[in-house]
Order: sequence, then structure tokens, then C-alpha cells
Amino acid sequence: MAEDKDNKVTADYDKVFVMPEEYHGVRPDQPREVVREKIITKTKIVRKKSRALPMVVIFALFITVSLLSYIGYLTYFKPAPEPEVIVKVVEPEPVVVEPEPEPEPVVVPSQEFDPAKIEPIKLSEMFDVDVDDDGLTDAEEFLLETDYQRPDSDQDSYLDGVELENLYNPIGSDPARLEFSGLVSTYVNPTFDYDLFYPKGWFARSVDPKNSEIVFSSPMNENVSVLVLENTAQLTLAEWYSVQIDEAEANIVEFENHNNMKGVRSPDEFTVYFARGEYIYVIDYDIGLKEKASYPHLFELLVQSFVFTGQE
Ligand SMILES: [Ca+2]
Ligand SMILES: [Ca+2]
Repeated sequence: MAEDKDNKVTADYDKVFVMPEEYHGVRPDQPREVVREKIITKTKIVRKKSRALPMVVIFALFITVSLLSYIGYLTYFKPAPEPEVIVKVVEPEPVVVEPEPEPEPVVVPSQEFDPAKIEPIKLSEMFDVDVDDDGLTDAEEFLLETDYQRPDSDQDSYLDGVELENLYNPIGSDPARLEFSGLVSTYVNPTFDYDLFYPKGWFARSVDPKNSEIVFSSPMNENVSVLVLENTAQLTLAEWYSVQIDEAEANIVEFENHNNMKGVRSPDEFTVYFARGEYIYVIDYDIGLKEKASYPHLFELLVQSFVFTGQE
């Protein structure tokens, strides 16, 4: 049997009553005001306690939620570390500057003239026009009155040029020999004992009283001269030539004419040399400033017909 706070008995079932906490320490003999004051004080304490607990719980929850939130943030929203920016410093390749090649030194040709090192223009490279290609230029055929359009003017199977070179008459067989054809004259040098043929129409004259230099002039202002020089040491032609002309011996060309006279030719073929005793005989063809030789085969006529006379 128990009573509720209104002291009403409830008999239906057993009830356990506990003295409220505010009555703890209250004795029944205490005056009512004191009891009342204690109860009020304890009630306030209890209320304060009852109010403080939720605040602690809420605060704890707040802390918990905050921690969880921070952990979640770190877990899911932690910003990925920024990629390490590797700054690769590329050093520029060194620029290789090729040094400019030094200019080739300008070779100044020596002022000394060395004819042996100069390849001359040969007479055979300067022949004038030869229409019928018979070995005589047109100018020579006009002078000799051969047919400049017929290689074999006298139809004897020998070309005009071949006949003249061999001292035969190119315009007939009677006379067969050139010296009797009337196409050439014979020059005789009484001082130095030689003679030779020169073409008709040419003029022969002695430059000096001793006949040491004879000039044969052509109507084309081309001349052939025969000059006699002293050779007291009686050098051979090769020796004399190398000393006088100061050219290499190998540059001269030995030859033998139709009178079996042995001589040498200059490299340019414009000069021929013969030797006898104390003299050198120089036969020289001069075309002046002309670029073409009109009478090269007539010059050759003088050379081929040259012969020593008298006693050495
Ligand atoms: Ca001809
Ligand atoms: Ca002929």
C-alpha cells in the first residue's frame, strides 16, 4: 500500500515511492520554513543540473560533428597536392660560328717574263681562209694563179699545197719543177752564201750593205726576213737557241728541209734557225698585228728552199 503525492491511496497494485531528492536531509522536525528553503535550494540545484546536462551533451555532439566533418573534409575534399612543377631549364645550344675562311691570297704573277712557261699561239693555228682545203690559202692561190676552188688545179692528182711544199709546179707538169714555173724567184745572197725561192709578186731587199738581213715583202704587208747572226763559239742550234732566246731546249722542234738542211723551229712556228760555221741563219715570218696569216705556205716555201752555197 502506497500513497501518491496527494496522499491518495492506490490499492490496485503495489507502488514504490521514493522520496524526492529535494527532501533529502530534511528532517520532519525542522520548521516548515527551513524545510521549504532547503527544498527550494535543492530544487534549483537539481534544475541547474538538469539544465547543464543537455548543454554538455549538445556541446559534445557539436565537437563530435565538427571533428567528423573535419575528418570527412580531409578525407574527401582534401585538395590534391599541386603537381610539382618541374621547371626544366633548357640551356640554349651554343651557337657555333664557323670562322669565315680566310681569303685565298691573291697570287700576283711574277713580273719576270718567262717565255718557256707560256704556250704560244702557233702559226698552224692562224691560217687564213682556204676554201678548197688544198693546203694553200685563198690569198696564196690568188698570188700563184692557181684555182682557189679546185684543190688540184692541174689535175695531176697532187693537191696544190702538196706540190708547192715539195717545190713542184702546182699549175702544170711542164715544167714540173717550181723554180722554172715562173711562180717563184731565186734569191742569192753573195755575202753569206745561201739562196732560196720567194714568190712572184714579193719584193726582196737588203736592209744593210753587208746583206746580213734580207726582207721579203708581200702585198699583204706580211714579211719574211732572213737574218744572219754571229756564232763565233760555233754552238749547236740547241745551245745557241737556249742561250739567245732563253727558252728551254725542249721547246724547239728539229726538222730537215727539202735540201737536207737541218734546222729548228721556234715553239710558235714563226721562226726557223739554221747554223753553219760561225753564223746562225734566222728565217722569220712577221704578220704584224694581223690575226690570220695569209701566206704561211709561202713562208714555208722560203724555208723549204733555203740552201747553203759555196764552201763552209
Ligand atoms: Ca686553197
Ligand atoms: Ca696538182
